This record gives sequence, C-alpha cells and structure tokens, in this order.
Amino acid sequence: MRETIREQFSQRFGGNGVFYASAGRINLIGEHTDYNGGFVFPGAIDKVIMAEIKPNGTDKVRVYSVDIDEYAEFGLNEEDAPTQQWARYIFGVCREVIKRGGSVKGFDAVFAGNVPLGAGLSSSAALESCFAYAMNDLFNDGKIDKFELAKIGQSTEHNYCGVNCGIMDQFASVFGKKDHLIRLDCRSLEYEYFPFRLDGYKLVLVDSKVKHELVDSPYNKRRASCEHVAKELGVDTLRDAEMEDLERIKDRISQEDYNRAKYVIEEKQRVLDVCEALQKGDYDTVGDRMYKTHEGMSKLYEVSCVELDYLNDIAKECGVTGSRIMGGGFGGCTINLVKDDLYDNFIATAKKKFEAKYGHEPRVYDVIVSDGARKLD
Ligand code: GAF
Repeated sequence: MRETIREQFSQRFGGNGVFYASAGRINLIGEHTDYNGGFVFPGAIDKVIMAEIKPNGTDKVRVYSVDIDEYAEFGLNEEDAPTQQWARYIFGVCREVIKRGGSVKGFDAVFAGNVPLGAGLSSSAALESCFAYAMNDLFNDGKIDKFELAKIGQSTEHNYCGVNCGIMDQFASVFGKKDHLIRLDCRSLEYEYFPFRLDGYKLVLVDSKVKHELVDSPYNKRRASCEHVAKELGVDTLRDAEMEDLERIKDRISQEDYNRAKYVIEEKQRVLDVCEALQKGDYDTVGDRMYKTHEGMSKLYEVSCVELDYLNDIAKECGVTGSRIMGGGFGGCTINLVKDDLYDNFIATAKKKFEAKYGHEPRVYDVIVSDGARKLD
C-alpha cells in the first residue's frame, strides 16, 4: 500500500510527503451505548487508512484516493463541501480544526486503505482520525490533544455527513493500543486499557457483505428515540436510567421507544459484565453477553437483518462461544469469539450455509488489536 501511495504522490504532486495512518475498529460489546452516555469496549485493528501528506504553500487542499481512483480539491476558505463523500470527511476535518481555533494550511495528499468499506469497521473514523492526526502534527505542533482529535472526527460526521454518531469509533481510532481493548465511559470520557490476548480462542469477523440502505436515517432515529425516553424520564441520557424507571413511564411512551430504551439499559450492564469476565478469563460469560446483545439488537433495537441473524444462528449451531452483530447495524459483520479447535468448522459451515441461502460467501477477517492514529517512520 505504501509503495502505491508513494508512486501516486510523486507522479501527481512531485516530491515526498510525510506518512500517517489510522485504524478501523472492533467493539467487543457495548453497541449504541455511546450516544447514551454509557460504556463501550472497542479496540483499533490491523486494518488501516494510510496517507502521504505535504503542505503545498497555497490555501488549497488537493487529494487523491487510490482505492476509489478519484481526485478532489477544495479551498480552505470555502464553505461548500466537495460532492464526493470520501472528500467530505477530509473537508470536514479541516473545517473542524479551524473552527476550534487550530490551523490548517493547503496540502497535497494521496491515501489508500484496507479497512473494508460498509462492513461496520468504521473506515470513516479511520479516515477522519488519520487526517486529524496529520493536521495536528503538520500545522499545530501537536498541540491539539487526543480527546479533541476524536471529537473533530465525530463533529465531521455530525456536521458534514449527516450521521449523529457517538464518540466510540473516533475514540478507538485515535486511542487504539496494540493488544488492548479500551473500556470507555462515554459520559466522562474516562478510559482504561484492558490487555487483550486470547488464550485458546480466536476473534473473527464474518462479513455478510450486505449493506441495507439507511433510508430515513434509522441510526439517527434510534438516537432520537433514546433522547425522547431520557427526556420523559427527566435525565440527561439513558445512562442514568434503570429498568424500574422505564417501567414507571411505560404508559407514556410507545412500545417501540420502550424497547429501544430497554435494550440500552440492559446493554450498559453487559459491557461491565464483559470487562469483569475478561479479566478473569471467563470467556463463557463474555460469550453469553455477546449472544444477548445480538438478541437485543435484533428484537428490541431492531438494527439487525435476516442475513446477520442467520450468521448468528450458524455460530450458535457450531458451538461458537460468543457471536453478535457489530457496529451500527443494518448490515456488515458479526464478531465471533471462537475456540481454536472449533474455528475451521465454523468458518467452513458459515461459508457453505450462507452461500446456499443468500447466493454469496461471507468474507472472513481474523483481526489483531493494534495501534490507532500515528505518524509512520
Ligand atoms: C456507529 C457509530 F458511529 C458509533 O458512534 C456507535 O453508535 C455505533 O454505531 C453503535 O454502537 O458505528
């Protein structure tokens, strides 16, 4: 990847720039809890976006995406975002740095990546944090702290891409650390690194390669439901709600909103259970909570789809310790905790059965928990 970027950079812009990278993420548990002020348990992975960047002495940004084979350029004083979605992420990052009083000058960039798109591994957060990190290093003497870098990515999603996401993806991309998951309290942004080395188990992602259109922005609707229930309860976020509180207002809210809130309240506790179980090496409890999360995401939060439910059923049949849909939902991957000796059978069965039913094989990624945003030597 690096050679291709370098070749494209010197052909298009001449000379050499500095290399930066940032990573996609997994999340062991804690889905849709981030924007509810709850806990999440993600980590950065060994799938990255890499960029070569060089200041160009103008007020223009010129960028080429190797994977999409498209070029975009925009002025730093322009209000209008570029039309290409991928370029909007970079435009948004520049605007957000400037909005916070930081400095961005014109630059040339070429980037490429191997974070699968639309798989729920947060390629967009990887792109945002790669450029946020680079803007900080190149134009701000590294003075923007890592919390702010994550928030720059999150605000880019809110203000330039129409997704009212929480902080999890950008936080994991920026703070990711090799062989560690991050237990993040999304209300206070206090975090703790948990060593993550699986003994006798593998963590594998099975990508349905299905991406259901997010017509009407169901993600934002889920968030709105949660905020509505929190308001009815008189609390800031569902982090402050328990099941008894929800039961108390049951008659005042719709069944749908009740279900959404119930899922979030239960998920909050599951994250804490998994963190504790992981420290004890109690993989059965970790796995049990993963299956429960899947069920909640499917039946209560309704962000799964038939293909992912099917992958989850196959995992269960194959004796996989834990399996669940990962990320925002509506397609993408399941994350699976599998005993080493069951791995081959699980993968073969998942491929065969899924293809027989849906006409294509799912893609399989073994992931390694790795470092997040960084400058490369
Ligand atoms: C997406 C969002 F970007 C995250 O903030 C988070 O809400 C996640 O969905 C669900 O846990 O990845």
